[in-house]
Amino acid sequence: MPPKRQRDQAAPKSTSPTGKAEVAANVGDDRRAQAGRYLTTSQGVRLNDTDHSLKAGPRGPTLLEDFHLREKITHFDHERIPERVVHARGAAAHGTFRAYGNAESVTKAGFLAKGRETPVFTRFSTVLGSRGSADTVRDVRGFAVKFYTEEGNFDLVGNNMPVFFIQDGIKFPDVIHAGKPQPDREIPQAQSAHDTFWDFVSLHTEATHHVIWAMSDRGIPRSYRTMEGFGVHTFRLVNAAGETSLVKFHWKPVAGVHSLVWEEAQIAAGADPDFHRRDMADGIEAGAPLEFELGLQVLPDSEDETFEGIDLLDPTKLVPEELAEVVLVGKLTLDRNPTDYFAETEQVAFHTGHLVPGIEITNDPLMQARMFSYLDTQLTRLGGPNFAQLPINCPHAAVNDNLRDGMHQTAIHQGMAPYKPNTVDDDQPELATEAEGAYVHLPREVSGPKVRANPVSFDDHFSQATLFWRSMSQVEQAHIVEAYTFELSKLFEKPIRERVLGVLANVDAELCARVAAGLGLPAPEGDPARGVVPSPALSQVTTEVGPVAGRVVGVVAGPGADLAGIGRLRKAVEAKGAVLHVVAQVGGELTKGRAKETVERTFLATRSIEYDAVVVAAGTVANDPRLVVLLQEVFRHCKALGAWGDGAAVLEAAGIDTSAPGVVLGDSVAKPFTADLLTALGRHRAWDRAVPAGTA
Ligand code: HDE
Repeated sequence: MPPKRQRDQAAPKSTSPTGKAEVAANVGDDRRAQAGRYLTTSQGVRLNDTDHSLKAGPRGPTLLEDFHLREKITHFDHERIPERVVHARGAAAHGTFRAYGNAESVTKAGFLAKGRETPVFTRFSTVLGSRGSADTVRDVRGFAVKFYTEEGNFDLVGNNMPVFFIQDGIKFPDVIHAGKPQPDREIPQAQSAHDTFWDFVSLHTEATHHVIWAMSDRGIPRSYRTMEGFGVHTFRLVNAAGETSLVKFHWKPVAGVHSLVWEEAQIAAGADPDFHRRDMADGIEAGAPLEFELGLQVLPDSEDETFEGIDLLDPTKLVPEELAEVVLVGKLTLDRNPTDYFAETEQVAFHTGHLVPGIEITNDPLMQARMFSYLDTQLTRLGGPNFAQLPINCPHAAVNDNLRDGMHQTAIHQGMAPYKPNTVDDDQPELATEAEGAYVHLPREVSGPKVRANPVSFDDHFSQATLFWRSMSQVEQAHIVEAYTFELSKLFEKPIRERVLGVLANVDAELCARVAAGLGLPAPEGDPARGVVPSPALSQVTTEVGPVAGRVVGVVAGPGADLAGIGRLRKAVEAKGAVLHVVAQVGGELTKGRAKETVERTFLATRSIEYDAVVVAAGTVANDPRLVVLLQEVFRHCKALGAWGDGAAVLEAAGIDTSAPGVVLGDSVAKPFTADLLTALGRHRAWDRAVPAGTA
């Protein structure tokens, strides 16, 4: 039987044999794919055979006149379009944004008005890898949201890190050339752990702050639902009275900010390269939508565009939340999976220039270059200038644009005069006034000499990297040291390694010394910024118990396992929006009395990365070495572990210290046991179990 989502899809409506109804279904607004019941050519001509080419006799040559064969092969030849030059690997979901209304004082953007609900499409991505690369590589994640607002589309094309590698867009081709696989052998795929990347970032030290984010846990998120998002640049918001403020956009995940550990990320890249996209799609299908709150840091629109000494036009700088509170202004809920990856996720086209009245950009030189790049790249990626007509890109607001013709024109326009003004079409369409919702750029003074230069304030490349390092918890610092050491140990060129250590010496002496020790190199002296005040908000380690919706619990069960207990645990877990999988030595069904459980994962086909917690059911006797590996990995990765009844013996046989933090034991599946397990799951990790870096 096909999976549920396929069964539920509407079958094409059947039509009368005369084909009349099919003609109607293909005209005007009702145009849709897969109309009608018969297989046809792209011209709508019905086919009686799609398996045999037209030949001069069964053994003869194929005839050029076989229009069906030629159309079928030609279309196939062009099924792949160029992948995105960056952010090629992505996954997306539909949803809704609901505004709380408290942003009305700073922006007139209609979608932020109280109670307004706006349909959205959000695409998450990695940056460096090709379209077929693994989800869990160490990289930045794209977080692009298209709001189909009543005033036209607004795209917030952000990342999961609040800063960027470079300060000026003119360097973007360079940093990407350096990060992409090396040109001679095209390796490594989707990795920054190679010479050219580290060569670039150690020569362009403005990258230092961004690189430490990428080397931190932020570079390997647990899932899309546990990532923060950032607009990165400073935007200028305009309210109804024409007053302006400078603003940083944030997305705060309701599920908390959580990451994988590096070993998990590496295992997942082999065992389940689709780890993040699967997690998102499965979670949505299981009824656990992804939820994020939109936050604004509202800063005064000052003459020098700085705040507390931080240059707001420098995209390598963040504004600590302790200095400017993030005010939550609405909620994004992603609750519907795309049904056609290509038509939706692949063809969606985001652009920083998709702005609505009330939101303007600033002179940040990185943002300025982006304003050119997106439309330009999409012209070739989507094959011409009409991609805004694709359903996924099409605004929900009325479009009347006087743009005509071009490749893939699907609109059938009316009228004679696609120009303004005109007398032939009665001067239609009309121009709107600001009061009627026109986007009117705020008049702003622009002056200065024509130069290729940066403001002097852009010269500070290290102080916020120091801020980030000093704001991390011990375990996060250990991960950062490991990440630098891992990446740098992959380099062939010792001088590059040494130059990176020189950079780290200007961030923090201890960080530099620990990485240098791992590489077996001397730690150089540097001049790190003094008096840096840490920002606790930058650390993602928390003692709070977060929501567990979308999390996965694996229950290890043998033939004699307590199936009634598994049933009770499933109920408790599902009540919180999480999922339970039964894991056993072989597939099939387990039965005990009247209780029955289907085995969803076998030791051969599962790895620890699939679970946020693993529990051993009472009555399970197992001494399979693959189970030992599974349990030890879960323990080593500091995830919740548990057992009830004599299941504890299986943990002990695997060498697990059952008195360690995050290990939950119980006599049976009753309230205290399930409550403790869900608490351990909500804590994400028992970091106290972490082995300090360098001693593993
Ligand atoms: Fe992009 N970026 N970018 N970028 N970017 C693209 O557009 C570019 C930058 C971001 O899911 C491309 O349609 C330049 C910052 C995301 O479809 C391209 C510069 C941030 C996505 C492009 C930047 C981003 C893109 C490739 C420096 C975070 C994926 C395909 C001036 C704030 C969107 C495409 C999706 C995609 C150019 C810098 C985020 C080539 C020139 C900073 C999330 O146009």
